[in-house]
This record gives sequence, structure tokens and C-alpha cells, in this order.
Amino acid sequence: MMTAMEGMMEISMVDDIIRRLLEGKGGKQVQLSEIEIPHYLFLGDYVDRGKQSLETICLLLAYKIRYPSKIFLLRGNHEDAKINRIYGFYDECKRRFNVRLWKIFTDCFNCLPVAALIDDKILCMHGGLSPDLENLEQIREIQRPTEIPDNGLLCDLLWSDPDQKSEGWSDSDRGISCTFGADVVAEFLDKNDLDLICRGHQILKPAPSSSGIPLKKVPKMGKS
Ligand SMILES: [Mn+2]
Repeated sequence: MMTAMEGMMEISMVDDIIRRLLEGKGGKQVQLSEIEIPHYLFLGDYVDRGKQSLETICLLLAYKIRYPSKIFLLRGNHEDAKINRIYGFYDECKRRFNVRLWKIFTDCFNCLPVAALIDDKILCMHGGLSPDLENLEQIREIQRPTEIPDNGLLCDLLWSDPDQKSEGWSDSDRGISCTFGADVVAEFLDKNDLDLICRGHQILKPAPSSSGIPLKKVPKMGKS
């Protein structure tokens, strides 16, 4: 697991960067100094999402190489050979280049980190919590490179979903991993002295009434 990202920016500095970027909308180039480039944490599923998976993952990896301490790429459930063999990435590699390239990406994906911790308070992953997860040390102990197994801690970190309708753990409609209720989140955050879980894996409807399960500590509950 990746550790806390240091060097958080002052709010006023972020405001200034956003103002300059907005001024540059429409083609004008905006030059940011190295110190002004914030940290970016991406939550996975870079492939299988359209016809240009290769451009997407190559751009992100190029950013990672150019700014290794600013760009962080977590692994999604599609950064896995079993899944992207079926859902598009394999076909794209084969059609545009060759199967060897797909295998090289498979090796790369098997090395990606699966969780990040921001300021010791915000735990980030692609999927969610796991009934096997008691503490963060278990995530640090996950050996890489690794494939994604069909069950267990690593599988759940990349596949599980929150479910606002039920408490505790339930079977997932995905046919893999599980769902967890708000009570599970609250207990995990409390036990591990965390404020928030930040995850991807689902697109939520915009209406506040149908937003996802709160992944924050009470009373900071809100949409996530
Ligand atoms: Mn996903």
C-alpha cells in the first residue's frame, strides 16, 4: 500500500492554479511550475472503457514516469488479465498491435498498488472493504506482482461495493465479492482511526436522495 502523500498545497495556491487554468481554456497554454503540479491519485479501471484504452493507460504511465512523486495509479478490477481479456483491452491490443503487448501490460498491472492512504486518514481503493480486512497492515503485506484472486482480501479491495439498503455483509449482484453496509464502514473507520473511504468502481446517480452509501464518519455523513 502507498503511504501518505506529503506536501499538501495551500488552498489559495490551488485557487490560483484553477484560475489560471480557466483563463487558459480555449487553447491558451498555461505553464505550471513543478511545485504547482498537485498530487493526483487515480482509482483504477483505465482499460476496457472504450476504444482508446491504449492511449489512456499510456498517457497515465507517461505521467507517472515524468512525475513519479505526483501521480499515483491504483489498480482497478479491469487491470487484470482475466477481465480485460474479455471486456475489450485484449482485443484492442491484438487489433492495433499484438498479443505480446497485452501480456506486457498484464505484467505491469500485476505490479500496481491496490490501496492508498492520504494523511493517515483517507483510505482509497477501487472497490471497497472486505470481511477479511481488520487493519491496514494486511494491505501492506499483500505481495506483488500478483493476479487478482476470485475471493479474499485482494479480490474484495478491487471488487466490493457499498450497499445503502442493507447492513453488514451481503452477496454482490456482480457474482463476485460482496457488498457492505454503512455500519461496516463506520466500524472500520472507527477501529482504524480513519475519516473517510474513497473509492471508484461505480457511477452514482446525481440525485442526492439516491447517492451512494456514506463512506465517512458520522456526523460528516454525505454523498461520496
Ligand atoms: Mn471497477
